[in-house]
Amino acid sequence: MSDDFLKNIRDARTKGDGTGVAKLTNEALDRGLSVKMILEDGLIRSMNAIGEKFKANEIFIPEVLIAAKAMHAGIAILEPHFTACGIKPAGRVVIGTVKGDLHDIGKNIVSMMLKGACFEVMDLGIDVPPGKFLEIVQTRSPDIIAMSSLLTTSMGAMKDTIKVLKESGLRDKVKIIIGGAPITQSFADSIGADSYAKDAATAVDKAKELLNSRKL
Ligand code: B1M
Repeated sequence: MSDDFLKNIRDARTKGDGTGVAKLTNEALDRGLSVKMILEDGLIRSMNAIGEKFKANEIFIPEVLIAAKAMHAGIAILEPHFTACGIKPAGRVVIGTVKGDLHDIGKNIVSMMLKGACFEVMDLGIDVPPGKFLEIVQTRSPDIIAMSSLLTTSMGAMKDTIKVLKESGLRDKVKIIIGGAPITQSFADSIGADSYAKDAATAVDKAKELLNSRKL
């Protein structure tokens, strides 16, 4: 029953019907479906199928963009349901999709879940150059830098960001967590990141672990 309903959300998302996605997401909440279920089985599930069609040239960038926009409409409805925090943040995180990369859906979900876990999150958006991360470390002293990459061609920008932090003597002032579809633990190790997370929920767990390790 709930799966039929969530399929309606997926269908509206695939068609790019943002208004429909928002309406159905609200309706799913009213029906008592969990936020996690709506996010994972309604909005995220079958996004890979869109990727496969895109790869096979069965659909093109405009259709993928429209589906992505519709997905954001659903995420915006869910976001307030993740956040119920007191005054003191769990920690301060600066997040961004790295230079050369415009994908932001996964990054936005990670950001939303971190906020839900009471982190203060500063979102630098997409296509963030290493120098911008450096500037924020210099001016805002975050506890954690969180970098997202969806393209094999943008993974190198994560390495470049860590390099500029090292060169400016600030690498040890901040913890670094990375993620995104092409990222692996061995890649994270190879570039000297502190942590890797395969999905948004794991990113929250890893961020908490990193903060605890700082307090030791
Ligand atoms: Co692009 N794209 N895309 N795309 N796109 C992929 C990534 C691709 C796999 C599609 C394919 O060929 N099958 C492929 C990459 C191949 C590769 O490098 N290995 C690809 C390509 C090639 C491209 C272009 C180069 C296409 C072109 O122009 N010829 C181009 C690049 C533009 C650029 O960035 N410079 C491009 C453009 C686009 C759109 C703009 C049209 C659109 C993005 C819109 C947007 O984001 N606002 C788009 C989309 C939507 C996709 C797919 C279909 C879906 C991505 C997505 O949102 N997934 C994607 C195919 C796919 O993923 N199967 C594809 C849903 C999202 C929830 O998952 O982002 O993986 P994801 O996030 C997860 C985890 O990865 C993790 O948690 C999230 C939630 O659990 N995670 C983190 C993410 N960041 C994290 C950070 C963390 C921890 C966990 O810590 C900090």
